[in-house]
Amino acid sequence: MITTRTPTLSTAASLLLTHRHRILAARTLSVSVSAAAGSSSIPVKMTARSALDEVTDTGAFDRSPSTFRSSVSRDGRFPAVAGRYHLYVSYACPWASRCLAFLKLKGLDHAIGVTAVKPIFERTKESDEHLGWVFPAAADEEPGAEPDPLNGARSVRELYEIASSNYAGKPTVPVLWDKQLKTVVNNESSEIIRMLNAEFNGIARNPGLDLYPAHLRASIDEANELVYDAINNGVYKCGFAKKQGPYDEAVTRLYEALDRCEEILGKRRYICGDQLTEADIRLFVTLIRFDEVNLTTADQNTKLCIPFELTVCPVSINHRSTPFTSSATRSC
Ligand SMILES: N[C@@H](CCC(=O)N[C@@H](CS)C(=O)NCC(=O)O)C(=O)O
Repeated sequence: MITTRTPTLSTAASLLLTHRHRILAARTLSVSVSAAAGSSSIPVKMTARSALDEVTDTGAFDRSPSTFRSSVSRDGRFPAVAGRYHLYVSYACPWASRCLAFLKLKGLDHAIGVTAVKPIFERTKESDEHLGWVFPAAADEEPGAEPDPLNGARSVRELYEIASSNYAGKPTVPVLWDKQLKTVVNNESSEIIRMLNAEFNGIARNPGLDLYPAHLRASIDEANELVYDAINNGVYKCGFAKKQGPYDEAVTRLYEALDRCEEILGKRRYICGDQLTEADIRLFVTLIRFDEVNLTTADQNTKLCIPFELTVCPVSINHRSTPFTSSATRSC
């Protein structure tokens, strides 16, 4: 079994990297990137097979867009019916955890199944070196993770290959899977949460809960823009930066945005006013991981999230009881 102890950087953990660690990480990334590029004269950014490939020649992390963008709706090709869809997640992944939070809050867990992968990347196939999310072979192999109950896939990569035989992009989680058509409906969390919020109300236990209400949309969109770029994706920009400049820039923007959130939440309970919205959940799932790392290595960091208003979201996503791997071995 091969794990990714050396080559992968955690997201929040990367904020804690010492200079020595950063040089080591930069070397590791440059090996994987230049090996994939074949030559240093070829632009580094190419079709990414993993987040480790998503680094430009300036050394900055540059996320590729998600590829499966269909929608579940109350009618249409993917109707919102109970039992048809399945969510594949990693508990280590904040994007997947947004979807889990929506699933629970909307009361849809009876209608949409969930399977979690193992929390650390492994080789996805014997025939090549690709590292990614894999399922355990047995239910007792890894707490919280389960074998794929629908397709018997060994990896998330295999799911994407079932959906599209020539898929050459990143096999990411979350995946909203259609059991009937055996395909990925959507692999973009910002869109999956909107579907869970609005499209399944006919079968949701909490149909009245609207986390993207019309009267707050402008404010939610504005908050999302700040939080996505500087915090949600910002921790990845820190974690996967290959050069000191982009890393420093990302860290500065991250802490400025955290300060801004603290300022807002110092005055009111929720990011967009007096009610819980999508914006709170999108922030929360990143912050909760941030502290998991910072608290254990507090001596390396000047600021913790603890003073931030972490009670914004009453949902219990249960991350702390799931296997959360140490900073050195985190994947994604
Ligand atoms: N834009 C996507 C991003 C999902 C994403 O990047 N997921 C990471 C886990 S945190 C992943 O699966 N990475 C696989 C890889 O890098 O190979 C979303 O929001 O759903």
